[in-house]
Amino acid sequence: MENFSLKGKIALVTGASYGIGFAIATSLSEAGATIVFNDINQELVDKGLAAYAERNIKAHGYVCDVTNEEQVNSLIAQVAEEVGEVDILVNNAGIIKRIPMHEMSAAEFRQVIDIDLNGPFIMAKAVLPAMMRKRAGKIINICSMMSELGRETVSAYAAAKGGLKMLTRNIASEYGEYNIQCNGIGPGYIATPQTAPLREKQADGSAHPFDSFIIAKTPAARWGTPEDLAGPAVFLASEASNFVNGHVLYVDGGILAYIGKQPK
Ligand code: NAP
Ligand code: GCO
Repeated sequence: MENFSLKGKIALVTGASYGIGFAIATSLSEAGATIVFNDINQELVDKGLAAYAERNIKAHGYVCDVTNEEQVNSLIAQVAEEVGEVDILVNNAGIIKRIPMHEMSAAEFRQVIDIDLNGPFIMAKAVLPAMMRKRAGKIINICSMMSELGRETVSAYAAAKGGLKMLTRNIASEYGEYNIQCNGIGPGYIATPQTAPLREKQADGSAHPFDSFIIAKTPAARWGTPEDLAGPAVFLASEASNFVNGHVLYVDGGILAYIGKQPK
């Protein structure tokens, strides 16, 4: 179906040297988009460029901290000059700090909010003017199970991802009349470096308790892979989703629908 095609579109995916961002950018490229990505330092950007080249993807990589408005505005201007105006923005860059709230410093809380919530705001604000002028645009925010659920040690992350869900709905509300769609993808538990500590084998070789917990909480009885997010990302980046706005598409193997496997 033509309206899943991204031919002629320029997609900017933040924090996309590896992990979920890399998988999403790869899928958007396979659908025809030109890929632009940023990461926090040149080493990561170079690593990403090499990884894209291995997939025969000629990506455009830039160093940019999504929390720095001056860097972001320079990035968008440089991309417009060197590649073209951004048609699709995927706010993927993010961090997590797993610290019991009563032990978390305000600085640590602020850092997570800054990257996971302020960053997507700054990035979206920078691409909106061109999208408004062209009366077309796609913004996809990478939310989380923690946009809906809480758990121990992730207070800052849950607050940020809950806020990101509402920022998604607000951008949809404020800019829908410009034919700009803003939606979220809410990945379940995905096997990436971010969740590696939750999957580490125990000293005796047994599974990490959290690993077993997630398997029991997921009807699919497995961790997701970054590639599980590819199809949903292409859908939300394409004209096929032009009447989908303010929605968070959970790609979680069914976690949010399931009370969890009862212990034998
Ligand atoms: P990841 O492996 O930690 O990759 C995140 C990327 O963002 C890294 O390249 C990271 O660079 C970059 N980044 C961090 N801070 C940045 C900043 N200020 N400016 C620019 N780039 C920055 O994470 P992931 O697992 O792929 O997750 C990607 C997104 O999906 C995140 O928003 C995460 O919250 C979300 N998510 C993940 C899961 C999961 O289970 N993995 C599930 C739901 C949602 P560094 O290498 O320097 O940190
Ligand atoms: C955690 C995990 C989760 C996942 C993801 C789930 O510590 O609970 O890191 O937060 O990263 O966000 O959707």
